Amino acid sequence: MSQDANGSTTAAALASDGTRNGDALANLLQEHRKFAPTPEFTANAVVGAAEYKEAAADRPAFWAKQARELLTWSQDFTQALDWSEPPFAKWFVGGEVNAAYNALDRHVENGLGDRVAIHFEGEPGDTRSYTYAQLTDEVKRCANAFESLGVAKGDRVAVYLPMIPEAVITLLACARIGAVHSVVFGGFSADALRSRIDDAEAKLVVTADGTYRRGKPSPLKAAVDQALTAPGHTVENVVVVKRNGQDVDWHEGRDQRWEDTVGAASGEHTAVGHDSEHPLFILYTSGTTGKPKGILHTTGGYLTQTAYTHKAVFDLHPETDVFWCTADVGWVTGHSYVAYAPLVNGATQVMYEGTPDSPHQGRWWEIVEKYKVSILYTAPTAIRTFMKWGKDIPAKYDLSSIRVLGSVGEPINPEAWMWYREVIGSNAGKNGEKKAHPAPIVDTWWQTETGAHMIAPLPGVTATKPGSAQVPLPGIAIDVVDEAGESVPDGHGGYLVVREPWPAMLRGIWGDPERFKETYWSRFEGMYFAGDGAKKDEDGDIWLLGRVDDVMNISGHRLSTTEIESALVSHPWVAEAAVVGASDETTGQAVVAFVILRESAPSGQDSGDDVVTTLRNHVGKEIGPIAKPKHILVVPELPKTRSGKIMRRLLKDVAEGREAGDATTLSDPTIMAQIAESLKK
Ligand code: 6R9
Repeated sequence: MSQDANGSTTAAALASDGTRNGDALANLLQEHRKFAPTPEFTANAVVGAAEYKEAAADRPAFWAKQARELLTWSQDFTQALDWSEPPFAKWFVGGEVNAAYNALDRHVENGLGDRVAIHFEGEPGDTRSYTYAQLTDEVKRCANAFESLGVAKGDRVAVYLPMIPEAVITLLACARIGAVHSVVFGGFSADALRSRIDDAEAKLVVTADGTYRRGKPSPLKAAVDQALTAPGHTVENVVVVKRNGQDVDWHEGRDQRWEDTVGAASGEHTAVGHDSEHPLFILYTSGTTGKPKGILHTTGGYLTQTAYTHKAVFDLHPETDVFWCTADVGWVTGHSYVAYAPLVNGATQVMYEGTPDSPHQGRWWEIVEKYKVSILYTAPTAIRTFMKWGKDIPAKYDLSSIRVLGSVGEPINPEAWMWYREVIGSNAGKNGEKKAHPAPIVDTWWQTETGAHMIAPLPGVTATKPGSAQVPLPGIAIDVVDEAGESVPDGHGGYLVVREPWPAMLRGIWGDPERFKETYWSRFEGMYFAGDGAKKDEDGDIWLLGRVDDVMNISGHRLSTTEIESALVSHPWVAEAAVVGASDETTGQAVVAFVILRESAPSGQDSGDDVVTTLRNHVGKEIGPIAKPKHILVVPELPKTRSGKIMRRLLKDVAEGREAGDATTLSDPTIMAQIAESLKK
């Protein structure tokens, strides 16, 4: 097997990446449990087995049918797919569609105005519910307000908001007028926000005074002010939602209160159709280099696939279900399965602002009980945290309303999967009753780039296996290939690829078409390379094995090793840095940094803790608190190949407490011993 740029072999990457190290992989392959759907579930399921056949017969025709069934087009399309200039796809060519009209107005026109669209639960316990009629009214006002601030079709709007209804309102208002939103997660720093504002040349920023984190105020507007301190930016206005009431600096002329602008705007606004390929949003995600990529999504295909998968994978019955996706709107999951699909499908959903342990560790289960959540969609890292807190906590609540459970963001280990099933999916009331038939679990594999689910069981069709996302969805062509791009036989591992274009696929990287081709389409001829390792089991089911590149997955959030290394070396004390993602019981992976200090760094007996704290905070400032390394190890040297590439594989061994592997290709083979020695001190 060939060596990649970082000196690790594919085999090593597949076996040692993330939670799926050698032992875990061996365990996985001994995982033979299967849970078939009950006949009742299958009989009532919205999507049946026939869908796979139908989709395989004519993929574009299948998606065209979904597009027409799930969306209301103001102008019908003339061609399902134009793939004449790969890898640049056009879906539903000639069609015109308005995302906000599809998420809102049409439901009101269809007599569903009184159905609750969003039950909002604030961290301090304040609540608000919006019916479809009320949400439509708010979005129309917001659209008028943005237009009055000079935001026009095609302009970019940066969004830096907590999980409050105004986030969804802002996104839909942008979509309504054809402005392109770019959400920056509230946990990113002022510097990260500024670089994203600059890259997208945003005209407007929407933020809040602050939010709450574990009962304490947590500022947001201050970071926007800081981001805009240096001149040379494109921002004309900042709209500020009042959320936690904390004091904020005010820039007259630039800053606008949400209550004044949106509150005072007219509630009359007509949605016009936008071209199916009109840009809907940009969302920045970490790649293998230091510079985050602005992933571009467009309208018709994105809406079609998010709506279809939301319906099919969660078996959505919008009249009766209550859906809760716990993802923040700062990530793609919060775009596709909070802001868009649930509303396009006319569902009722729950939105929660805070952390799972505020004010107590039963908060989520209290919310499930209160709103009778029937479909819960969350991440393995949360499930593992709840496992740590113990099953007695969820047992205190009535979770009998739950009928489908979803997982996303990283591979889910079979233990967490079984706990999810037995403790959450089997709960039939707070007196310890158990359901005869636990809720099915759907493990959904997808990416910011894919826009919507790609691999997942269908709960009424698939016999599920703990730890596997299993089957490509109808209309999606997934494969696992070897180094040469040949499909591997069942029972073998390799690289995950997508063989055919799909409706919600990214349309490019903002401002960088070359990087788009290079990153995703150059590794294997004519195929999309996802960056994940995968294995087909004896049944042909797919098991995801984690990233094969330098992207880490911390609590389901993507961070690049290079990005954090750049942040570290930007500090005057640091000469060199290497970052690895080491397996972590709770967060899947944790950031571990190895640094070589400069002479100028404080030295001496007691300086170690100060250096580490200073550098952790520096990373927090440069990128955001989520990127702060869990451990920073000061070392005399880094292991490098003769061509100067850092061998992260060896550092990962150290970080995970293993004997370091084969170091014979190092320029100086004694370095690993030196590192081991320095860490003993
Ligand atoms: C939706 C989202 C994408 C990366 C992806 C993969 C990992 C996501 C997964 C999964 C195994 C799953 N990933 N879902 N791995 N099983 N069900 O998370 O998007 O933030 O772009 O991350 O996350 O490694 O390549 P994004």
